[in-house]
Amino acid sequence: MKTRAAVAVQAGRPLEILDVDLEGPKAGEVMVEIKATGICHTDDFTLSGADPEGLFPAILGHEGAGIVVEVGAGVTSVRPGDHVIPLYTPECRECAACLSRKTNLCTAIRSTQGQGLMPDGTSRFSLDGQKLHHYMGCSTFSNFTVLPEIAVAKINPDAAFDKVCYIGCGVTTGVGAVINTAKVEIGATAIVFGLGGIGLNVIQGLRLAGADMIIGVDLNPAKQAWGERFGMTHFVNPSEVGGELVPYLVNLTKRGNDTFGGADYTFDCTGNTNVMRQALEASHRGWGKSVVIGVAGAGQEISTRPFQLVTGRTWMGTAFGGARGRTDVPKIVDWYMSGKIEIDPMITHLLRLEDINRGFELMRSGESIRSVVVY
Ligand code: NAD
Ligand code: 022
Ligand code: ZN
Repeated sequence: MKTRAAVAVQAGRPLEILDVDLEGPKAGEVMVEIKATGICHTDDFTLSGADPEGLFPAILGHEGAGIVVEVGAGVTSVRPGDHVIPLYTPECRECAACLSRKTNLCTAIRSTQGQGLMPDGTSRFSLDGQKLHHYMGCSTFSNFTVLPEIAVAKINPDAAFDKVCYIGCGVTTGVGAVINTAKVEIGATAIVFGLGGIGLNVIQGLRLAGADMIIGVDLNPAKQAWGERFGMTHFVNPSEVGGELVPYLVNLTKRGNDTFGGADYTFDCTGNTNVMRQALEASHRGWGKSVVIGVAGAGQEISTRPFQLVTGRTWMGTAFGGARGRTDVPKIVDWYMSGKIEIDPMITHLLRLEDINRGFELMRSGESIRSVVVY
């Protein structure tokens, strides 16, 4: 069949809206009509050519929501008509990683997904007979896409596609980093570095977890109002701190008779390796946990003095907020539907597929929190 898609023809070039060919789902696969998709930084990282693992031509996009229209042989967990969110971190429930209960990084289809292919090693997308690569196992910048059954989460059919698509990446990453990875407890102190589409979701995750002090750090003064909107209690602009940022934050988090200070939990939501170091060093001696969420550029390294770790800080990282997609994503949709978490105000721009390149511009300029394309 034919489907309309935004095609990444070549690195560094705008996406092209084209009618492409899509084959039906094979065994263990499902075809989904994508109704809405968010635009996220990693799509731009790949499109720019900076991602050494980026493949072209490809159909990007990994933050979608839609309806199952057809299932391949042997598919039992979803059927046509089901509303689903595609998962760039699948959940097979059979691999050693899934069975370990210690990680969400399912390995069932990892190598083919990284090669832009379906698990059988082929692509369902083509254009004039030329293969188009899948992207992060999702390719949501296409009106119709084909996914492995283990890479779709069945969700509440009453949820609005143009809101819950954000749960396909940003919301789950931010909220999940707090709940699943850091396991923040009631009364904790926390610092969030970078108040973009991820950091604001960390903030609302912290509010949900019952944190007492939620400090937001951003160079952009416009982010103060955004942070406060979702539960931030204090804002720090590093360019307005007269002196070193880390000692300032450590002092700000000093409570009671504590002689040291530092936050119980810190989160990097910038992808900047210097900020990752600041986040670790602003966490509390003896028990502080610092979570790396931001994805740094290829080849970047982080550093700190080993003393920072020897004195009891833990440096950790998270992919997709530690969420097991098929199990946790439907729950997060329900949290949204019952008002436990907010999404609507973070969707700052709605676009047609024809205007998707404008969504990339809005993201690069920092003007948007999230742009969503509706089909
Ligand atoms: P964003 O651009 O919307 O937000 C980043 C924010 O950081 C901006 O507000 C910016 O002003 C601020 N900032 C930049 N430099 C700073 C500094 N030195 N100090 C303080 N603030 C600074 O980006 P986003 O959509 O929120 O994504 C953040 C990061 O999270 C990206 O690297 C993205 O790739 C990553 N991410 C990771 C996962 C995962 O699973 N680990 C998932 C999604 C996104
Ligand atoms: C999503 N991300 C950034 C912005 N939006 C993002 C990027 C990469 C990862 C997670 C989120 C990530 C962390 C660890 C891995 N990835 C490796 C997982 C593994 O090896 O099992 C990652 C993922 C998918 C892909 C590449 C890297 C891919 O499909 N190409 C989850
Ligand atoms: Zn993303």
